[in-house]
Amino acid sequence: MIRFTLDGREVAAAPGESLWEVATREGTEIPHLCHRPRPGYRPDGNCRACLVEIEGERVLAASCIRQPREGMAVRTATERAERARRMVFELLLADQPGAAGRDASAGFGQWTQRLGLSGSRFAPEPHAPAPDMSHPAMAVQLDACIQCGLCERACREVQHNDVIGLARRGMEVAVSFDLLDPMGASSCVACGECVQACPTGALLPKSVLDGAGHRAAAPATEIASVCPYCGVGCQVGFRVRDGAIEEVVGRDGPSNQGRLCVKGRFGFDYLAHPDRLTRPLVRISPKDPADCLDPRLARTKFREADWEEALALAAGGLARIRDRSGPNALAGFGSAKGSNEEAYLFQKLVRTGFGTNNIDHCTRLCHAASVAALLEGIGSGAVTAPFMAAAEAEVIVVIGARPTENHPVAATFLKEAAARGAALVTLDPRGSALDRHAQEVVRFAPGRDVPMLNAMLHTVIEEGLYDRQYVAAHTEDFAALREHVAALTPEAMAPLCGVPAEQLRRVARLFARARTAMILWGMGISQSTHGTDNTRCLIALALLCGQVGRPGTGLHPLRGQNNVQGASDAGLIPMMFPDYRHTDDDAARAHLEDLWGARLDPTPGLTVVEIMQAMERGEIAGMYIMGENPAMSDPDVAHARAALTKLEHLVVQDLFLTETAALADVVLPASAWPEKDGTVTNTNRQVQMGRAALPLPEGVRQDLDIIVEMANRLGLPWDYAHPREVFPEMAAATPSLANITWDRLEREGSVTYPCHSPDRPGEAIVFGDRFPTASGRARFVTAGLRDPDEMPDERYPLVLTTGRQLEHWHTGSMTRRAGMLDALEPEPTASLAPAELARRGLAPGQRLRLETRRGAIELAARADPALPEGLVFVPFAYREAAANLLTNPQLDPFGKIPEFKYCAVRVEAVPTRT
Ligand SMILES: Nc1nc2c(c(=O)[nH]1)N[C@H]1C(S)=C(S)[C@@H](COP(=O)(O)OP(=O)(O)OC[C@H]3O[C@@H](n4cnc5c(=O)[nH]c(N)nc54)[C@H](O)[C@@H]3O)O[C@H]1N2
Ligand SMILES: Nc1nc2c(c(=O)[nH]1)N[C@H]1C(S)=C(S)[C@@H](COP(=O)(O)OP(=O)(O)OC[C@H]3O[C@@H](n4cnc5c(=O)[nH]c(N)nc54)[C@H](O)[C@@H]3O)O[C@H]1N2
Ligand SMILES: [Mo]
Repeated sequence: MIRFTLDGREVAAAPGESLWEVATREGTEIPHLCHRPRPGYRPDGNCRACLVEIEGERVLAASCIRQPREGMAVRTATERAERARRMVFELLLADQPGAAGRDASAGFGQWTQRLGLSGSRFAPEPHAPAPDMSHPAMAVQLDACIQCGLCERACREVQHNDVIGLARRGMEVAVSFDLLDPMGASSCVACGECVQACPTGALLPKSVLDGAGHRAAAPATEIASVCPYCGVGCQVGFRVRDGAIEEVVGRDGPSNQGRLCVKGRFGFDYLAHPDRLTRPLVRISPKDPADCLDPRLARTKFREADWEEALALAAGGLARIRDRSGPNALAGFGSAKGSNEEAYLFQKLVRTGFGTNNIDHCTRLCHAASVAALLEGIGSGAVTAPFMAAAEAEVIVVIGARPTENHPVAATFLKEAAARGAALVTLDPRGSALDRHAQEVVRFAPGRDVPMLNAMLHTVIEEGLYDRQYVAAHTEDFAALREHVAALTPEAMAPLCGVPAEQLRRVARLFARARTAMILWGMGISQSTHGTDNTRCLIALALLCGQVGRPGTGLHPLRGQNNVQGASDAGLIPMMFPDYRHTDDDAARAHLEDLWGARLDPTPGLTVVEIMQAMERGEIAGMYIMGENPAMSDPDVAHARAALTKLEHLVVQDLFLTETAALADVVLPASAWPEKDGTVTNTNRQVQMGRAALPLPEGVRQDLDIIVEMANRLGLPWDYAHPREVFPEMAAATPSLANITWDRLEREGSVTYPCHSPDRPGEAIVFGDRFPTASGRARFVTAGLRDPDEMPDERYPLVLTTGRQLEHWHTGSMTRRAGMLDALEPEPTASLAPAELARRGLAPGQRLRLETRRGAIELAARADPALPEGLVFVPFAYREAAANLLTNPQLDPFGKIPEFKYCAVRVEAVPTRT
């Protein structure tokens, strides 16, 4: 502690604390402009708005960058300091478009008001820069810019995007995007961090502007909730005016610290899109898979119904099938886009109302293989550490994931760690924006993780780099692993995986020698017929090197949907009840039978793709689908659509008439996330509180109410009126939620599970002493070499891989109805390496036909230098060129996940019509 006096009072500062921070903590306000006291923002001391006087010093000091010394005497309110600070504001005000900049609610406007400044004695700068309105979501009006550099720090040092810089020299210095591009033409990824940081309104979201380009009104009431897109679980503030979201800001949540990405900031107008369903629909004409291609046509096959009739038909159809053909003729898909409470009630409805365990959700298409391997290896399917642990890691491995696009806010923390000096290693067949921050970039052949990772395991063992103590104390089956990889040398594996033996050794050594290292992975690992094997190798690598259970270490499968962790925990899984207790675990079943007052079936149910297959065979005749779109997201979707069409009775509960809803018998219009209360659990195991910010559109009902109404009509006497009434029961069924209550979440916003006491934060990092397996030890499981299921051949000579884009969400149901996002990525594209295009005589923009053994689509060619030759990438968000018409439904034998990342494909130019 450093002791000094502040305005005559004795105060103490912690090491590293600035004068401004101490003063603020002590309740003494000092103006500030270029200083943003938020995590990630370095004080810069350039604007001089925070000057204070230090005894014995001639020059006033910028308090935001000045640290106290023992015995120093600091005065914040001397006439000289006050005059100097006032002068700073007055000089800046001279050039402002208005007495408060362009945003009276931002820092500059607030301080000029507090200082009582309404005008300036100085002459304005004669040449005000022209506004730049080129970006669809953000306005750049540099007449209000005070060159505080906050936007540059926001872009470079907080989000690590390196788009904004200060260009030109001297008096001409100006904020610029890339090389003096208009913002809309720059490489900006529209995270909006700069807008959130700007203290004058020089950067503003277009949604808040008045005709003159000022913020039209004071910011609207802000409702604290969580972002409904990805599993990062950013805390957001929805600012709502006149029943609509006007603006979204990042709140200081544990997984985002105020940061957001383009979808979380600008992707919400889908809520009020004209396609939004507001009346229940009942089928009047026969089903036709072709309706999936055209929602307008699909709409003509339905009539509107009132809720009473629609619910009676919806539940009646399911009850009829249950009573006629037995419970296993029914199935349900719950949603990872809703709340924990909804997921919990949905699976309870299927298990006790339908009477079957045929309940699953999109996790089966997602981290199913990761979870299978994690449960088998370490006894738990969730992450062992939050991605924030990267801050303390020496080595960070990212494999088969593109967080800059799919978990953009998590990516900022990985980039931050790399900037701090951590060695980032990216392993992927395709390059990504993260590579620029990496020490090692490993590009390998798609589908060849197992040989690549086995070669690394070999190196670690053969070179004696593994952690003998850790292996002896915490693992079993090491001998089998050692024997298995003995012959799998880097030299032998290099030709298979396409990585030079030397690089394989180098990366293995880097990882093994690190004091702390973590592994993050995604769909490139999981969505494969050897996804479980891929994950087994990653687990083995971490265990061998003792990289689990300490700060800066861990296994982190980056979870995808906003609530896929919670939905899985809550039991939307066919072989497991809530909290991953097997359906054939007698004790678990007895506990739940008691809690639910119902008999439960011990036989595991069918998984997503198995349910589709059972529908095709006519064994499943009725389904209830909430918040999933399998007619777009399943592999080999022509088959999936045919199977859905065969159903005798399909109930779909969604926001839109999706491709799946187009095949329903009854469609129930449901609440969207910003319209509801409920908890969600993110990739870091943080359970967070979401709050309704908007009223329900007229005619729409809460998902939770719809589930309860369906349950009532299937014979269950439920009367839950609010998620708060569901939470305690869910917690009773889910021991992992111990010490987490609705009230606590209301108060604290976020609590990590497991949590050992009601007044302690949860355990961010787990399994330091023992694993939750029977023996308390983790297990090595070996992975044999196998080819991908379908190899390229003469007829289909290239490899097709599918995935995502930053701006779009999965099947596009939400983001293709979000104006800003769709404006940024408006049409389907197939990306190929420029050399691959050239070799085939194809040009970017040209129309291509992609054909696989299952189907064909047409879309525009895009050149992507990050792709290796021989690989074609297609995102699966576009109905008009649905990638899943092409994909291979072959399943991983353990995780039952399909081969979304690899199949053989032919690419040709579409002949231009003459
Ligand atoms: N913008 C956006 N963000 C999203 C989503 C979205 O739809 N849009 N969806 C969310 C969901 S549910 C999920 S699951 C996550 C998914 O997030 P990610 O896991 O990042 O998903 P993908 O982009 O599908 O694939 C990841 C990477 O796998 C690589 N890959 C392909 N084949 C192989 C291989 O054989 N081996 C390895 N190791 N890698 C390979 C691809 O090149 C790609 O870089 O994103 C979440 N976030
Ligand atoms: N080719 C290919 N296919 C893939 C993948 C891939 O990489 N490649 N990835 C797979 C993965 S990882 C995943 S997770 C799946 C995702 O597959 P899905 O979960 O089927 O995809 P989404 O588009 O997210 O579907 C969510 C649906 O919920 C609706 N919805 C949103 N919010 C709410 C709500 O609050 N209530 C209700 N009732 N409905 C709501 C949306 O309108 C949308 O129709 O796709 C899988 N499919
Ligand atoms: Mo996913």
